[in-house]
Formats: sequence, structure tokens, C-alpha cells
Amino acid sequence: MNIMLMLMKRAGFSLLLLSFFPILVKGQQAGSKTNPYGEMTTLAQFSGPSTGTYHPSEEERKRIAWFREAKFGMFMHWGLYSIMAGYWKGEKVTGGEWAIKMHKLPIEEYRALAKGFNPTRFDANDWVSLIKAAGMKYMVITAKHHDGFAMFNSKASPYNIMDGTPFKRDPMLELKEACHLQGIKFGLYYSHAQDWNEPDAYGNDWSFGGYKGDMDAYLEKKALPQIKEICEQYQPDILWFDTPGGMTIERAKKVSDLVRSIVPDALINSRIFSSNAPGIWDYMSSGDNDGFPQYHQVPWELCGTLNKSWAYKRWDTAFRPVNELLYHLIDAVSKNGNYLLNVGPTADGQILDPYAIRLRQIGDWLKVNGEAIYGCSGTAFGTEFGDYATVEGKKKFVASPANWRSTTKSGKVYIHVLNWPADGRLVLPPLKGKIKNAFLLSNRNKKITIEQSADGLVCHLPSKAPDALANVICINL
Ligand code: JFZ
Repeated sequence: MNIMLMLMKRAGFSLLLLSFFPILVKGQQAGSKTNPYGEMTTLAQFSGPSTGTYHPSEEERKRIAWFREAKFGMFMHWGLYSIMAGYWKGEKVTGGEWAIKMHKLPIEEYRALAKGFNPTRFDANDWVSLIKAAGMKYMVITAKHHDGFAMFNSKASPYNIMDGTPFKRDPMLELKEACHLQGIKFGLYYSHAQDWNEPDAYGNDWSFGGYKGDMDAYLEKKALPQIKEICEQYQPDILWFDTPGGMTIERAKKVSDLVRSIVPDALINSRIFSSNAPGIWDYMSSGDNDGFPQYHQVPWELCGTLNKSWAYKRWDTAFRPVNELLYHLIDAVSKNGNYLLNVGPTADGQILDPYAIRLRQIGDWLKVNGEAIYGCSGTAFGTEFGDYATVEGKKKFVASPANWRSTTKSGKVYIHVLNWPADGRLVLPPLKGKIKNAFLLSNRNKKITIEQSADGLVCHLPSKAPDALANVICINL
């Protein structure tokens, strides 16, 4: 985990959430703290359980339908911090998009980076083609991160890519058009509360003589006008808000109402506000690289990094192996969630090979196994995730080793085998419904024998795993 995130986690800056999951909140109160970046109710760590309850209105159900089918999207962190690429004046720095705050960089010097932002190698269609090749169905990109620099055409603030850089093109517009052409849903990240360029906004406590801002003034002057701009200019399918420090429910509602008034079909993620507020958001964001331990009825999304950084850092070469990335996708889908996998493009507009190669490998896996992901519901079992145990006198949810995961579709149960059993015998819990037949998605002609009894299932698999990545058994009921 990168140091910034470690610091944030230590500061209790885990995700929001869930006053509406009474069990979960009760079990979590010990971990709740106020973090230095806001007044969020924070939950130190998600440690299950919850199936929660989810009673969407007809309108909400319609709005979220594509997202529940889609399962897999690309996250992109791209901005002035990409020029730094993990360095400041030749010195290696931590933090990526957070480096400016973590190292209290002089704001004027950071702003000056804009003059050198000229991503001449940026090609929206290439990026979106890669998204497609990865088998992803949507993207979310930073229209404005905490640094306050707008990566879109903005009249509301001159601190933007059209007015402030030699590039003078609007990459958000180009990406939106490429997404429409190629059938990819287009989402925008907007840091609505935290803006280190603005003395009135949340977050910059080092440049303007200490924080004594006026949150409402910032919202009226910059955030709301810019959110209006991005909704009008790009009709995003998702508005991905983040770090709601300083957001009261009234402020969050203002943001949400504005979005709904311009793009009523757009989805809003839960980081718009620090806890549940009916109608304000559509789906939950879990902690970074850290999904939920159990199945959740409420639509949710795990966002994760491909290496250890959100924004591009030249020195971060700790790319995760493909099977780890795939595990996150499969695990999220088996728990009724989505996976938003992040890529950090370079300042000149490239998605480098270490990212692209892995993405294409996932895409190749999905070409064979996609029917066990897209449009699927979560597990047919539920006991595989773990169970409660008493740890140091406290009842806790303890995760089981993830040897397999299950996803479902009408008349079908998929078993994603993550750890191939050495003796070829995979033992599973009991399954409702009588099994007609079963086969591996990578070899549909060869039937797999499954013994079914009230005690459970015993699958007789080939002694060697056919695919080095997850192998999926399709069971027809
Ligand atoms: C936030 C941002 O601050 C960060 O720069 C990045 O954009 C990331 C996707 O989101 O960071 C967070 C927010 C919440 C958690 C972790 C990192 N969390 O709840 O664990």
C-alpha cells in the first residue's frame, strides 16, 4: 500500500458508511474516528458482515441496471501530478496525487506545472480501445482531483487544461466522444469537498495561513458551477465524488440535486457524503483495494490500483500479478459488487505497457469466462467467505482462505476455482436444485463429474489446472 494511503488508513480515513446497516455500524463503532481531512464518520476497517437491505425505487433500479451488468470498469488518475511522476525537483517523493499536501509543496510552484502539461501522445480512441480490450464496460476519470486543477473546459475557474496549459484541448470531451463511439459508459471523478487550490475549500492547511475557509463560499463559487459544467458538457454516466470532508447533508444534497436535475440517469457514488442519506447516492464505494468481506445487497464497487499508486509514478513498478487483479474482480462479483481498476497515464498521454499488458490478459480471460462475470448475481452459497469466531474475547468475522468463488445466472452456477486442488477433488457446500451437467468454460465439450448430496458437492476435476488463471466450472441446473 502506498504511504499516503497507509497514513490515511491510520488516520481512520477508511470509508464512510453505513448508518443504514445497523449490525455493521454497531460492530464498527470502536474504529470510528474523526479524521484530519474532514468530519466523516469513519470506519477503521470493514470486517463484515452484512447483506444489508436494499429497497430501491423503480427509478433507482432502472438507473443502476447497466452498472450491475457491467461489473468491470477502468479508473484513471490523470492530472498535473502526473507530470511529477513521483518526483519533485529531482527527488523521489511519495504520495502521487497527494504529494502536494503530504510534502506541503509551495502552491505557486505546483500551479506552474500547468505550463508544462502537453500530453501530445494522448489519443482518446486508443485509451478507450484498451478499455474494451480489457473487457471493461465503463470508465471513470479525474475531471478534478484534490489539487483543484480542472482537466476539462471550465468557465468557472481559469485553473484548467484549456486556459492553463499549452495543450488547449479538452481530453474529457475527446474521451466522452470515444466512449460513445465504442460503447463504453463514461464517468467523471470530481473532488467536490477537497480543493487544495482554494483557501475556502477543504484540505489546504499549509498555503493560506492555516485553514479558515468558508466551505459554502467555495461550493457556490467553484464546485457547484463546475459540477454543473461537467454534467452539461459531458452528460456523464457516473459522478464519482470523493473525500467528503466538510460535507453536511444539506451540502451533499445540493450537489446530488444539481446532478439529478441535469443528468437524471447518472449514478452517484457514496463518497459524496459520509453516511447514508436516502436518494443522495446510488451505490457504495468500498475502501481502496479492499472489497467487502461478504455479500452485499446494496450495489457496490471496489476501486483498486494496478500497482500501488493511483497517479502515475515512475518508480512504482510494483505491478500486481494478473491473478491478484482477477481475484478482486471475481471476488467483488461473487459479493454482488463491481471492480473499478485504476490506471495512471503518463503526463504525455500514454498508458504504459506494464498496465496495458495486464489489462489485455484480463480481457483475454474474460473472452473465455465473461459469461461468469457480466450480468451475474453473487454467490449461490455464501458460507465460503468466512464465519464468526471469538477473537480476543470479541466476536469477529474471520475470512476463510479464498480457494473458490461462485457467481450465478438463471439456471446456472459458476464456480471460479482460484486454488486448483492437488487431488482434483473440489468439495463445495450443498446446492439447491438438481445439477444437470457441468463443464469448464475453457473446454465446453468435456463434462465434469459432480457428485451431489445433501452434504454438498464433490467435483472431479482434471488433475492439472488447464488455465494458469482462474478456471471456471459452469454448472447447469
Ligand atoms: C481517495 C483519494 O484521496 C485518492 O487520491 C484516490 O483518488 C482514491 C481513489 O480516493 O482516497 C481514499 C479514499 C477513501 C479510502 C482510501 C483512499 N478508504 O476509505 O479506504
